[in-house]
Formats: sequence, C-alpha cells, structure tokens
Amino acid sequence: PGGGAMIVSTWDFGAAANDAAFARLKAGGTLIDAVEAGGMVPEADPNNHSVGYSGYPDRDGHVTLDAVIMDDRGGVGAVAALEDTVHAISVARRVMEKTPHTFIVGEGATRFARDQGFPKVNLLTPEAEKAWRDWLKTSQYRPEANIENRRPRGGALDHDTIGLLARTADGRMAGACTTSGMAFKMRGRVGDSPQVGAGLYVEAGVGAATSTGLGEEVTRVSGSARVVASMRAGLSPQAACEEVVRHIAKLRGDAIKGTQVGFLALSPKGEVGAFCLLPGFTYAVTDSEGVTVVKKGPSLF
Ligand code: SD4
Repeated sequence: PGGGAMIVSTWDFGAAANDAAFARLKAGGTLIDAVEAGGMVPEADPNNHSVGYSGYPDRDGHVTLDAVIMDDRGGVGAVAALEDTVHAISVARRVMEKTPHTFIVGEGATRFARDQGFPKVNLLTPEAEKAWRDWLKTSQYRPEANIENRRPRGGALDHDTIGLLARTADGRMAGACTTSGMAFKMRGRVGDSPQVGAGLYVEAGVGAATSTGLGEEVTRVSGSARVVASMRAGLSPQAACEEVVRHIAKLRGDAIKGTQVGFLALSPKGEVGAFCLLPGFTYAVTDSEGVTVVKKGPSLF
C-alpha cells in the first residue's frame, strides 16, 4: 500500500463492505462514517447468515445482534443482544454519540434503537428459520471451521462476523465489528465481537485489531487488546496476530480442536497482519489501488 487510506476486513464478503467504506472516505466521510458504512453492507445482506438481517437465531428462535464501533480518541459504542433492528453497527454508533455510556444490551438496546428511530424489522427470514428448525432436531453445538465463507450455509453451526479496520493517510484509525454471533447460541449469549478489547481494539499511533471465529476463545484472552498491546511493545501486526493465536492454542490445547479463530490487524502506517488457527481464513484489503482478497490467510495448523 502506498501510505494512503486503507480498509481491511474479515472474510471474502469483506470486499463489498470495504468498497462501501472506502467510498465514504473518498466522499469526505470520517473514519467512523466509513467503518459504519462498511458494517452496514453485510448487515443488510439476506444471503449472509452471520450478520444482521437473516442472521441465524439463538436456540429459542430470536435473532440477536452484537456490534461495536471505536475510534482512536476514546470513542466507543456497543450493543449486544439487540433485536428487531437491521443495523446494529449504527445503533452502536448512536450509543457512542448520543448516550453517556459505551455499551447497552438486550431489551434496553432494542428500546434505544426504537427511540432513535431505527425501524422495527423481523430479522428471522424463512431460510434462517428453517436452518434453526433443522438444528433443533439434534441441538448439537459443534464448531465448524470457516463456515462463514460457504454459501448457502443451510443449517450448519455458523459463527462469524465482519470486523473492519480503517486508516487515513495520516495514520488515524477506527474500527467496527458486527455479527449475529454464534448460530443457535444460548439466549443471552454475548460473543467477543461487541466487547472492546476482545472483538475489536483501536489505539492511536499503535494500531487496530479485530477477530472472528468462535468468540469464547477470543473473549477468554481479550484477544484484540492483546494484539494491540503486542504492537505497542514493538511487534509487527503479523507477529502480533501470530502471538495471540499461539497463546490461545497453548492455553486451550485439545479443547480447541476443530475451532477456528482468526485475527486481523492494521498499523497506522498501513501494514496488515492476519493469522488464524485453521486454514481457510480469508480477508479483504482495500486501498487506492483497489481490493485484494487474500484467500489463504496463514494459519497455525
Ligand atoms: C461470535 N466471533 O459471536 C463472534 C462472531 C463470529 O466469526 O462468529 N465471528 O462468536
């Protein structure tokens, strides 16, 4: 990258999100405008069963969304277990801008979304409902790596997210992360994604990181904060992503067999790092030259 603005995001479907985010930056939008616009793309996509509209529900049949947005000046807004609202990332932004809080959950988050004028929308599509009813026959929680990138996803245990990181030419940064979380999760379960330091972390002059995969394994170690801490200590974004993945693998041993966790990091200078447990992690990098989808993110196993 030539030192200009950049957007990076998790998974193949990040390419379309990056386009929207980059367009906002080019049109004079702020970094927060950009990462919000990026997150809104998969949120509205009926073919994406892991973010927003048509997300897979929890095991009681409710689609519940988690999202966080963060700048590098201490601005943070997050929601978890938000229902009946397509654009969780925009509600997270309103938490940041319109409330004295950083994180609102559950019924309060849904009520806040209504108060802010977000329309009430039933997020459970017939396709997602069918997948849930099929799942109920066995009710098995079995991690299935990289299911995020297989379409159609019909019924498998799905757990993914879009995490976006953005920088401007002068090295300012912001990030966003939005998801419907693990498919068929227990009611009230909150993953890594909306938690600052787990699913996302941004620090001025140091870098930004985001995660995807089975959130419990990321939350356990405050994964994204750990990546940024390593960068603060001098590691490259790549080395920092590798460090946290190795740490998780060592900590968890056999308990994470078959589990995917991936990290993506960006430095203020525009260096990108990516590393995951299992092969199959993909991500998208956009700069003024266009988009590159990296189909083989490096992995530990
Ligand atoms: C979670 N990590 O809820 C989030 C979403 C996800 O890939 O699946 N990320 O566990």
